[in-house]
Amino acid sequence: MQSKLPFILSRADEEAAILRARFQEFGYLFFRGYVPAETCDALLAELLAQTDGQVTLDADSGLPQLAGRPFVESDPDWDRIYPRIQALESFHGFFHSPPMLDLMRTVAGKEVFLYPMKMARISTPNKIGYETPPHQDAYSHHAGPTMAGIWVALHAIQAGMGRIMVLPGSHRDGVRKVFAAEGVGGVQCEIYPHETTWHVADCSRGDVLIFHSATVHKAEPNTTVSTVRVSVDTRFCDYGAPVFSTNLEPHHGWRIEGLEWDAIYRGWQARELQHYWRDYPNLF
Ligand SMILES: O=C(O)CCC(=O)C(=O)O
Repeated sequence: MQSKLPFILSRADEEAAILRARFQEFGYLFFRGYVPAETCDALLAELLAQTDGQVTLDADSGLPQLAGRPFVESDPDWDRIYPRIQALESFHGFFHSPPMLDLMRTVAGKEVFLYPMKMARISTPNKIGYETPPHQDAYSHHAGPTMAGIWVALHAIQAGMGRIMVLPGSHRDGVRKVFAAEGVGGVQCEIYPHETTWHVADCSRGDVLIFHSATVHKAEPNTTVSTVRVSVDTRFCDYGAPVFSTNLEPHHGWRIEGLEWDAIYRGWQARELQHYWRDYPNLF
C-alpha cells in the first residue's frame, strides 16, 4: 500500500548547512514560491503559445487547459510542438538566472555546472499510464552523486493534475535495477517492499523541487477532465564532476529530426548561453 506525506518545506534563507544536511537526509528540498509569479507566467505563456491552441490558458483559474487532442512525449503532436519550445531562448535562460544558480550553489555548497539539456513537461489528461514512472536520474543521465534535478511548477498543481512525488531517503540505497515502462523516460526502477511512503504536495506557481540524482521520483497520473500540468526541469552538478555526453544534446534531440543546437539558436539574441559547456573540463 502506498501512503503519502507532505513535502518537508525548506526556505532559501535557512542556513546553507541546514539545507545541505536535510538534502542528504531526505534526498530532496522543496521551496515554496522561489521563482517570482511573473517569471512563471511569462514562461508558461510562451510555452503554451508554441502549441498552436492545443493547450490554452484559462484566465480565471490560471491553469492550462487541453483544447485539442491529448498527447504524451514522443506522440506526433509532441514532436511538432516540442522543437518550438526548445527553440525558446527564455526557456533555456530560465535556469541560468542568478537566483536559480544561487539556489543550486547553496544546495551544492560550491560552484555548479548546469546541464545543457533543459526539459519541459506537458502532462495532459486522458493519458493515464503514460505519466513519469518511478526512476532515478542517476540512471537516466549516467550521473554521479553530486548531480541533482531541479524542477519548477509554472502554475498551481493540485492533486489529480500529475503532481511529482519523491521517495524520501531512497537516494541512500544506491542506483537500482530498472525495467521497461510506459511513460516519460521509458524505464522504471525497483522499489523495495519497505518503501511505501511518498512525499508530495499541491504546488503553487514558482515552487521548486531539488532532488538528489539517486532519489526515486515519479509523477501522479493526470486524472482531470481538461487541465494540463506544465513544469520545467534540468540538472546540475558540482562544477568539475563528470558529465555524460547525452546530456549535452537538446532534450529529444536523439529522436526528433532537426532538433539540434544550431536550429535552436537560430532566433536567439544572446550568444553567451550558446554551447556554453564547450570548455567544461570533465565531459565523457
Ligand atoms: O515532471 C515530470 O513528470 C518528470 C520530472 C522528472 O522525472 C525529472 O525531472 O526527472
